[in-house]
Amino acid sequence: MALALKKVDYQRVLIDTANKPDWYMRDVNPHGTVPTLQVRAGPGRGDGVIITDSEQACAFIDDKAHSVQLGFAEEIVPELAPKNLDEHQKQRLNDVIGGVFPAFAACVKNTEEAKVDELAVVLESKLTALNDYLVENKPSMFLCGDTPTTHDCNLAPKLYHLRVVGSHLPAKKIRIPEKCAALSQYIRDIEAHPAFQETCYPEAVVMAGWSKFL
Ligand SMILES: N[C@@H](CCC(=O)N[C@@H](CS)C(=O)NCC(=O)O)C(=O)O
Repeated sequence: MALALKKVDYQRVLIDTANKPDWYMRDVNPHGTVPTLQVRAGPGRGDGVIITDSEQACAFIDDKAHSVQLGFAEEIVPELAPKNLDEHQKQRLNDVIGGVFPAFAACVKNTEEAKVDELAVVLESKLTALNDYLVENKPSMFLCGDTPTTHDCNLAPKLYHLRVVGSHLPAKKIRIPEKCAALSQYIRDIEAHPAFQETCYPEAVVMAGWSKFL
């Protein structure tokens, strides 16, 4: 999504995480995690760059977007780092975003019927915290204003996974609570954004990625 927002020319390669290709493990990311940003070596690019953390990759893309040598667009592109956030706001934002994915993943990976409700309650509390943040932030459409920032690039794919897995596996009780209207609206808005639409992968890919835990 950050690449699309910055109008970078990129090639997307989907990795089957249930059956990771040898070339990916050997030459790209020995940890085997996704996503990985790879800037290939070439004239003006030195030895190239590999970044295996999505937040660091977003920051790199934002930072380097004016570097034509790296293959980035020459035209004016938006700044993705949020402006005017003080340390307290940054911490709060990181906390509310950071809470969602581990709680969601715990629900998906859980195989004990007896724990479903307990884990669903934890997830609900994280989603409610995110919803409260969005309510306080109104009338901003996105997390830090009316244009997406690196924080939205970080959060949007996670909420997409949550929405898709929740709709395919109702028994896991993964859902956006009805009372979280601001969060539901946020998901609609971010998923409708052209940069999300351009870089979003199909629901079947999301489900295939989680299949080994099911
Ligand atoms: N901090 C990393 C975490 C990446 C990560 O844990 N990715 C998961 C998928 S969401 C993964 O690749 N897990 C290993 C696997 O599925 O085999 C990031 O945000 O990029």
